[in-house]
Amino acid sequence: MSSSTAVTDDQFATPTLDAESSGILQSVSSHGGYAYVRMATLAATGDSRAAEAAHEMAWEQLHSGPWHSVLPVWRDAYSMACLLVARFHCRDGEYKEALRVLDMGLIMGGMLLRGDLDSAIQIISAKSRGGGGEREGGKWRLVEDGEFSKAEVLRVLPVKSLTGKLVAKRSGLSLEGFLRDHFLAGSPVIISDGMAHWPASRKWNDVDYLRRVAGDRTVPVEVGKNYLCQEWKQELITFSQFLERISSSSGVPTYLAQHPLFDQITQLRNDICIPDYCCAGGGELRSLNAWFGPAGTVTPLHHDPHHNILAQVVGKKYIRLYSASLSDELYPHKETMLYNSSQVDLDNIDEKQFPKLHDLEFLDCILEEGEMLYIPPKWWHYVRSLTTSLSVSFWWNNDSGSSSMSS
Ligand SMILES: O=C(O)CCC(=O)C(=O)O
Repeated sequence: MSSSTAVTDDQFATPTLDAESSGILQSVSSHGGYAYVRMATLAATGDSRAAEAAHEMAWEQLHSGPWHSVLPVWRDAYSMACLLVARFHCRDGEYKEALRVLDMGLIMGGMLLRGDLDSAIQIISAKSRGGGGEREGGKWRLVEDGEFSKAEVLRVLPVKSLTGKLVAKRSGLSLEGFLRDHFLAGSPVIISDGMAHWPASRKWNDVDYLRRVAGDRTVPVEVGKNYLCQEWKQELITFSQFLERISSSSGVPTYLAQHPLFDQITQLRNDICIPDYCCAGGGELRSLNAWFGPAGTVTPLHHDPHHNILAQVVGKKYIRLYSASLSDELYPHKETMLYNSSQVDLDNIDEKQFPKLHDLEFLDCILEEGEMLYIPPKWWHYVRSLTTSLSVSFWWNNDSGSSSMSS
């Protein structure tokens, strides 16, 4: 297959695709994907309908069984088809459509063509920008000063909230102090002054800025009370649509939750810094996720295997933590998929069904804008946004690959 690398006014370069396309097609062919190969080859000669057909075929392959059983080559073939389709949209001046399909390539495709997808997005974003404009009446902020009443908040928090032991708060915490008193001791802490230098601390409360850098990008969101409820589902919408949704108070809660947004949107990645604390233990950063939603979004009680720094960039969150040593008393779900989530709904505790919970000790806090919370591996956490809230989580492992050092 020959695909042009020439960059004209309405094109973008795809050097990796150009180098790898015959290898991808051979591999797809060896797994029986002859129709895909035919369509992708036609698409490269200028047939836009063939590009759409190849895109659909690869999409079907991604949905042909459980995600882990999808052959990696089909994920690369999907990215390839996204690039082919985007090229036609771009030629026709349909920049938003081109961005949507390229984002789908980033979200659902393989790693091989990420560089091409990223650079195409950079070029097309620059062309697509300009829409949107400012809202009438001046700056549109995610969270206004004074939007928060503690008395009102106490009424919506789980029983016993903020009446017992609070998470310790430290300022000027050295890496050595963090390692000794928290990382090795398996003890949560709020670091109150670790992120003032992040550009995000100045920029992300400004909705016009967010729309400018990310408005046309497609992101996955969770819709419904939380992931344990039956009516819960996931949707793909543009960042602008998401911002509109969370600014209108009506409707079902929409949460951009646990999404690697910063692998997808370079400008937002450039606004944050990896905290030095994340190199404690000499391990690797495993993932960097965004958590963005309106007041009232809840992440139910669960635990994760990694060390976690949850950085609160905009707004406030209530967080309750139970020690990893209390796992047996926290009624974990029995199904393998949900083993790390508790059956207890902290917002509506059934004391008859879950009698052990009442007397369990916990730590809690209101995590304020500009603060970072260290959550040791396997510590149970429940999180409720008290205002519109945008946080970033950094998960990392120990040197050994295992994350578990806490009690
Ligand atoms: O902020 C949230 O809603 C949940 C965060 C969380 O569960 C995590 O960082 O592991």
